[in-house]
Amino acid sequence: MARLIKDMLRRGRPLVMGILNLTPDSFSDGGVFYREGRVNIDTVLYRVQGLIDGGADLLDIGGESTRPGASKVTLNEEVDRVLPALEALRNRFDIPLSVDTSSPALMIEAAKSGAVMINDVRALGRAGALEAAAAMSLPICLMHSRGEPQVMQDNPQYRDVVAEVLAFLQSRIDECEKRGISRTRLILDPGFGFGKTLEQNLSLFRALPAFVAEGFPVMVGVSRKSMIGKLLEKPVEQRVYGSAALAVLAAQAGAAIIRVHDVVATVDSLKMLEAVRPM
Ligand code: 7PJ
Repeated sequence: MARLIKDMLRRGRPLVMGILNLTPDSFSDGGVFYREGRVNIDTVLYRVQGLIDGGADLLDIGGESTRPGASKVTLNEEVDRVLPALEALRNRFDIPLSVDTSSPALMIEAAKSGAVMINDVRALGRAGALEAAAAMSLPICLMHSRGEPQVMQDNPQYRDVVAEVLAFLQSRIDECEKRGISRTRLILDPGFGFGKTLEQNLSLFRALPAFVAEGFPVMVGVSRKSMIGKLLEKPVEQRVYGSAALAVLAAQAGAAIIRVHDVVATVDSLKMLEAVRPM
């Protein structure tokens, strides 16, 4: 992963992280891998081949839906969704695999099973998560969110959303350092759509350079999200162009990793930016 990030900086274009949702209920692709209530590994392998052929640099595998209003998942369900797929993918493909989880037990199992990164939408906020992270050496994405998914879109309010999200991430960085988790392992993410209104999301997006200026790699996840849906007044399957446009703008603002559903659209768009960027 450290090498990936170094390559990315040399190449001058962010890494494209393809999303692999192994959940029955995600907002954009929920349930596509399910057969009779279980994750079907063959469909997962087929989908992943497509993400790799499309040019994804790494994949993010998740077993908990965090869309607004999603139902809670038990640890066992989450582990059963993610670990067999992680192992099957590791055996079959070379692409680096990140695991999207807030569960300390799954973080540890994922690290043992060859994941290269942990992506935590709760920024290691669950009991035991800081300890789990300290016990491994993988990079970790700390994402800002406000409130659990069940309630996070119930009228989120901030005095100054940019300052508050930056301060939250700084406090998580401090916690990490206290536990001996090196700063060099940390990636920051403002957490678009996690307890934010459209206006708050737009303020955060405009402020991306301030996040980048903190000196950590910044991850951006806006793919197909409701902020795009609201601006374009389009359903989730018609948000590809809006997502690609924001991917380019995030790259221009200095983002290091763009987390997306539509890999080909994103890679093509970023190549255009790369071609015309000042050297
Ligand atoms: C994000 C994420 C994001 C990071 C999700 C979705 C909702 N992890 N996991 N950043 N979003 N780091 O894919 O739309 O924005 S789940």
